[in-house]
Amino acid sequence: MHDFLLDAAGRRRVHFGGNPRRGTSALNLGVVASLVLAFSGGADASPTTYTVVIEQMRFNPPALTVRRGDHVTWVNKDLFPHTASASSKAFDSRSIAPDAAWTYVAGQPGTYPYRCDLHPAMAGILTVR
Ligand SMILES: [Cu+2]
Repeated sequence: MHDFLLDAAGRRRVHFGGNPRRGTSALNLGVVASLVLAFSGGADASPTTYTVVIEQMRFNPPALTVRRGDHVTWVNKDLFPHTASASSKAFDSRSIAPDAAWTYVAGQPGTYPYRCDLHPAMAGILTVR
């Protein structure tokens, strides 16, 4: 009984002595494969850049739907500054000077009404899917 247990333990020790290296290598290969898959998947779903033109006191388009990770660029074509400021504070361009632009990378999915802090009548909606 005692000898049997020692033998069993000895065999297990041999197995554990030999396998960890193989196990580690296999794990590393798996991680590398996962990273490669993640990168190729990321290439397929590469971010899209959308432009919202601010002109004549309006956001155009006033409503825009994007995917998480997409870029939204507000371009100010007016002769005075504007902002794109989410009511929820999820994003806030601060002052965008004439002919300047500001880009937001869409984050948490949701519906984000926004306004120009300087001209509260100017309103838009960004939806992130
Ligand atoms: Cu404004």
